[in-house]
Amino acid sequence: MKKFLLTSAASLAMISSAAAAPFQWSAGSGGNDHWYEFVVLGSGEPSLMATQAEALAESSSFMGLGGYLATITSAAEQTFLNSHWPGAGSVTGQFMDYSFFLIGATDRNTEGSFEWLGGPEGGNPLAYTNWKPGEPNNEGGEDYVVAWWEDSATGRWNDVPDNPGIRGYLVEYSVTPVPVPAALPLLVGGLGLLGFVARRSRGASQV
Ligand SMILES: [Ca+2]
Ligand SMILES: [Ca+2]
Repeated sequence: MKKFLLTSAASLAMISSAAAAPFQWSAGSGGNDHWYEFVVLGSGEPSLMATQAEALAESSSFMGLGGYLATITSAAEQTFLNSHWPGAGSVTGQFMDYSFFLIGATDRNTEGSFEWLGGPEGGNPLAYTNWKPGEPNNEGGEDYVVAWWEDSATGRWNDVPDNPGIRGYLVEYSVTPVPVPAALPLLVGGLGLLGFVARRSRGASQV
């Protein structure tokens, strides 16, 4: 019990900061070895639009792995994430609070036809879904998706609009290379090649 309380206190401390610590779904426990992060905004931070959270997730990285809004592609992955939901936050009176975390599904390309936004599954239609009953309802034009832990621990999904109101988003990090570091070897390789060509040229001119 004491350990549980300590863990809860640690979780609360993390919630008050910008992000909870990433955690891994290890292959040893039947997972995919990907890392996940429940990113939660501080109470003083303005809410995000879905597309803003998408951009932040896409520009994030962890341990050299590129981030993207989580793609929940199986019941096992959903169950794993449910067990790591950091808990409801203290921000109230918002359109959304820490019960809602934006994930990486959208139907912005074709209304009613949801696909994954990014990561290895980017552009793929959803094979697994966890919709809350009555969702998706596209009420007023809703093309983004949150996993919703408010009413249960099942993280059921709801489509939401691209309006300010996102206070948390779920990032997944996997083998997708981080864009900038991934480009670096190419750049270095290119410079090396140029140097090689230059040396060859100098060598040729000296011959
Ligand atoms: Ca929609
Ligand atoms: Ca909805």
